[in-house]
Amino acid sequence: MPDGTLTHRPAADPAHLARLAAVERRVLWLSAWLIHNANHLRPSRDGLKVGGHQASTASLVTVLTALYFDALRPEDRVAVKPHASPGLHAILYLMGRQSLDKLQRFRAYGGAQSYPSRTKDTADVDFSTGSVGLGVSQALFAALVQDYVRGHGWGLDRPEGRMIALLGDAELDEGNIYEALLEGQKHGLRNCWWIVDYNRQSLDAVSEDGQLDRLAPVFRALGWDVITLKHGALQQAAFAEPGGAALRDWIDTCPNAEYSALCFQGGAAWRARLERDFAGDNAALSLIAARDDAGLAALMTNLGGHDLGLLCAAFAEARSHHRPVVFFAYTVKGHGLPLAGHKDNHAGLMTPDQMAGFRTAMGVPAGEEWAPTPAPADAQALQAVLAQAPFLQGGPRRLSAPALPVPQSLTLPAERGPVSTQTVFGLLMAELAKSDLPIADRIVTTSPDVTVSTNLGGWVNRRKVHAGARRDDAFRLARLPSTFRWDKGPEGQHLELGIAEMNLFAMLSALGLSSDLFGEPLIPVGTLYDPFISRGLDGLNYACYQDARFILAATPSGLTLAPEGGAHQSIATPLIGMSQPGLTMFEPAFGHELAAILRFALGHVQARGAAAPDPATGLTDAAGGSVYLRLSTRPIDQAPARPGQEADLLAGAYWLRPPGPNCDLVIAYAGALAPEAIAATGLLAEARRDVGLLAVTSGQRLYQGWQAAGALRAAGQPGACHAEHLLGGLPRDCGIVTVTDGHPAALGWLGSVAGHRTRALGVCSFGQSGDLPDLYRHYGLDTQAILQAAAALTRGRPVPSHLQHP
Ligand SMILES: Cc1ncc(C[n+]2csc(CCOP(=O)(O)OP(=O)(O)O)c2C)c(N)n1
Ligand SMILES: [Mg+2]
Repeated sequence: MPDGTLTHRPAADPAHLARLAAVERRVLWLSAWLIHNANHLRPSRDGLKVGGHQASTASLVTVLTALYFDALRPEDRVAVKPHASPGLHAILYLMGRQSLDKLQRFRAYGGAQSYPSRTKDTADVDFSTGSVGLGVSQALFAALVQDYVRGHGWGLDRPEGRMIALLGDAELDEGNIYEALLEGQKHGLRNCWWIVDYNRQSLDAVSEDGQLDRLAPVFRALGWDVITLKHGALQQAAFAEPGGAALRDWIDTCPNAEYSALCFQGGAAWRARLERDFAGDNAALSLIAARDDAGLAALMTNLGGHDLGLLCAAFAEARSHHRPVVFFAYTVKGHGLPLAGHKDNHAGLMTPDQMAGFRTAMGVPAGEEWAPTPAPADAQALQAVLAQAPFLQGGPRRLSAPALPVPQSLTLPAERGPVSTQTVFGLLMAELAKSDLPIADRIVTTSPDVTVSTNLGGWVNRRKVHAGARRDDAFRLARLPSTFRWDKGPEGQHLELGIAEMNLFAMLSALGLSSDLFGEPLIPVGTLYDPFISRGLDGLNYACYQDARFILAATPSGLTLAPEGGAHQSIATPLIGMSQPGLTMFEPAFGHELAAILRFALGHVQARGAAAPDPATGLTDAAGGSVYLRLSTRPIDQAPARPGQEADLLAGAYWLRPPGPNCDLVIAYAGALAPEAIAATGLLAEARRDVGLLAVTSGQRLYQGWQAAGALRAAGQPGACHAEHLLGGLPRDCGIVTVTDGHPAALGWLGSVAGHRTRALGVCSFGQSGDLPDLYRHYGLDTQAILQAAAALTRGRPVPSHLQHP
């Protein structure tokens, strides 16, 4: 069945389903209990509500059970709905893959995480989730990456997996989902399942009616099969009884809010309502009358997403092909709990009294709360289910691949005259494209429709655009002149994206998990305009949170987009670079700096060593991470590389002009403002021979090292860092002028390293159109402004009047 409403099908093995049902009950109990324990039993020290989502979890327990104990294969990868994490923890516990201790410390320090975390939970958590919508698109992009890897002939000895997302229906309001859907369609998405927990409740409320009718055509238009799992086996059977058609019609037309309220109220309320609505329809009334209240409630809440047999059959069916499938599994939020269906149940917790009733209903004796199965019969069922579960038949789910060798250095072709870091980036990528280095074959570039304007063209010309099928550039075939060749094929190493920065980050994240997910290393390099980092910021944070590894080249940046105007000039990105965990940021000025930094980045994205800071630098380079390069289109005269400089520039800064013994002023600049800083230093040097000029290549690394070194020393351990090494020897009354094309706070802290007065120059208000001289003057970043700041800092030693601004 390619598409449509799946109706109930008798399971191949009813005994297996009965055993699964016993396991499902235990998953429901344990997931509710571990939340109860965290909120009501574990001592609280701070009076904060701990939380957890009993209703959200219960909504998905049947789906989770069918998936993990029946449908999932070792090669599948899953993003679990954030608020169902207790269900996932309970399942992994039953599988022997999550410890009791961690369950008991759910939401506590070091315990099982509130939302599934691939870095903090067990290795069976394939993707982190939490910020709704992002795990959903992550599964889609992982499917594209799986195809990319296999398209290159790698990993063919492993079976293809399904990349699966379990999502709440309200997650479908997140725009990034539709951006991902569009992109998936363009790339011929395969092997992706989205399973919607269609409980028609969000956090705040019961959802609008008829959402599915509107959403299904969207999915179909974008190439997905839509499978609706609406009615469970009990309902299907009842529909076949006399009066069943009326019942079906009633269920199908009942407004969501009323259905939810009845689910909450239970059997007697169902009876009253249905007797009223079926007045005069004797067949339908008899159908109702044949059931007691409990039986009637069970019938009315027997939706497709709570029917194990239906779910197992649907997943098995979808396994028979590779098309993307969205399952709309109708559910009741809080199914099986006294919270079921209540519109306020999202953050609701069962009271101790309700829990006691629930315990009785579930037949859990005191003292057996944490037991995998309290009853011996259930223990046998669990063992039988575990023995068969395909999920458990493979080796470790978290794969790995050896690091690729990084070249000793990257060659930068000799360029005459001024050049920008963006140009240098393009040249370095083009050199890598020409090389026969093994690492070059594993680089994959991607960009949201700014491949050409971020200078990846040279790389793409040689390494081609990735596509499932070969297609030569029509312009090239027609011999029309063009700088760019966009030949496409499976061997291509560039993934072109539409303009959606969220998709860029989702793609980088999926590419950056390739060795873990598919056992094949990739070095992802993404490009975008620096200001649009903010557009995909949560996606960037998400990628870093799950420790995906990639290089991000953000260009152009800051005021160097001068003629583009205020909407394009980034201000906060240096602070984003500083504050984003998992991301190392550089903002070089000269070509040789970028060559060293890019080479460092190729290693850094692959490093996976100890996370403890190095006592000599405060940096955690052994652990590796992603790298963000803030680049510019401003051509500047090149300063040559000097021997011995590389270690310093990689540590975050080096002296372009070392301070003399009586230095009373240091100018510390970042990136494209090098010419202004150099000019100001030259002028100041006429009067102050000892002035120092510090080239800051990474304020983020200087800051990180400084913070870590201080923390080490505070803990009584040795700790040193590059910033102290650079600034510690300056005379006490020396002043520092920091200069950055971004928010001044990015470098303004440098004065605190060794206690020096500081003036921080930068941009604090929206940009505007202009040329660089106008804008540098307007924002107080030109040579004159640097001189004035210097004068203000070094009272009594004014700047000569001929240098001052009129
Ligand atoms: C980006 C983001 N915004 C807001 C939230 C807060 N939030 C958590 S769950 C949720 C909606 C829950 O509804 P649904 O996705 O349908 O899940 P259910 O609990 O009903 O299964 C919201 C708004 C979040 N986690 N992420
Ligand atoms: Mg919902």
